[in-house]
Amino acid sequence: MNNPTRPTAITLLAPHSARRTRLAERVGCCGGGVVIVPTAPERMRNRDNDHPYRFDSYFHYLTGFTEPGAVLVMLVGESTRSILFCLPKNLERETWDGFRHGPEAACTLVGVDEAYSIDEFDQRLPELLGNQNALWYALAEDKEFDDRIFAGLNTVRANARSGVRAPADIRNVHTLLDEMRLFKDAHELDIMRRSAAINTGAHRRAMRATRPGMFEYEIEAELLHEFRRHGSQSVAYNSIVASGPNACVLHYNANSRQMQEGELLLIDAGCELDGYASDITRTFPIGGRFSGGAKAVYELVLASQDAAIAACQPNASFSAPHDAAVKVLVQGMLDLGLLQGSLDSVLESGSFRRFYMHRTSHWLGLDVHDAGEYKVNNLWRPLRPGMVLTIEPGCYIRAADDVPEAFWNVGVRIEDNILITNDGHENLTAAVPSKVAEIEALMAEAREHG
Ligand SMILES: [Mn+2]
Repeated sequence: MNNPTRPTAITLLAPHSARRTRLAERVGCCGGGVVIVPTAPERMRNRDNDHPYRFDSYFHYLTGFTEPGAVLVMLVGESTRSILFCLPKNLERETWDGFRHGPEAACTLVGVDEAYSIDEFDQRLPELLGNQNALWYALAEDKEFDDRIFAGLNTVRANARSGVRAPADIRNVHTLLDEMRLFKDAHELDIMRRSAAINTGAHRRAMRATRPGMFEYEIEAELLHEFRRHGSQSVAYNSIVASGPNACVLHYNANSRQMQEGELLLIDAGCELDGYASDITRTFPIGGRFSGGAKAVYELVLASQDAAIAACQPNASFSAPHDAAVKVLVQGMLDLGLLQGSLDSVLESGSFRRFYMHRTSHWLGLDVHDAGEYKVNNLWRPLRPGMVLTIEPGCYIRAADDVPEAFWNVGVRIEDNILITNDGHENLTAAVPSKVAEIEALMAEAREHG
């Protein structure tokens, strides 16, 4: 019989199983032990009403399993045993909350060796912890789950006289997973390309839809419409739709202002597809044509982004794109009369931070600010093939007596998602125009054809 809410195909999640194997190798190299990775808890918004559920990124990376109430356990010794705990089948709860796989189907789906109801987790935990060299668990992420782990450890310690040993070490499994997540595999890159493609469509749609007199939230709605109709489950972060002076507020997301002719609109928005974020910023003229101080600042930020993207090369330092962007920005700020002094003196003093106060890049993946260390042994790490980072220089000029009036309230950021490849880089989000003539042509075309 067909259950209408049941997913149509049960597929073995092979890429996730390969990641568990690689994690087991790394844990094995560090002496083995028991790995415990819970998914995220559900969070209440008010009364019976939950926030939209989002699984834990580490758990999802290793399982592909999207239901709440699940825990992955891996026993890594001479061989590895993977165990999934998940919500049990419960037809009454499923009538209210939707389909659950239950342990039997989840075992096949995820490709683990065993699966049990989450209701058995606390009772089985002491046995899983017993006689393991180390517990690989991320402490202090979720206090309630920490308490369950501590209770399990205490039970094992209480049984010491029966010859059972508690783990001597508790080590952070996220440290190993962060390093793995930094290098995207083919399955991840496929999803990230699709996430980026949906997002480029949304930003193009926003450029086409914008007219003076509209409200910022109307453009936000265009973005959300485009995300959702292509299957994106959520935004990857709250959309920033910032017109005029709002563009100088870095995390503005009230999106409530009426947009005026002669102003710029800065949109920083990204969808999440099957867990993976995309993260694009574009800045364009609400009236359809760049002019005056806004055009000069836009051209400057675009030139700095070009320089930063060109610096995205395998073996280059993580800091190379930022350094390249800052150099171009500072020279431009001097040329425009925003700053006084020489390139070297401004770089030395950092006075440019008044107009460019954030860094140029962050890792991108399951999380919009993705996992992975930026420095190794206190040095910026080299870029390597398979890493994905954003390149997002900007310039934000508030109204002030010591700044030429032509630049007041001009805020510009341009952001793309860059994959480092064997011979350079690939811009995953190049399909949204960023050159002045291309943006103006797209907006003019949209106005002609309604
Ligand atoms: Mn970003």
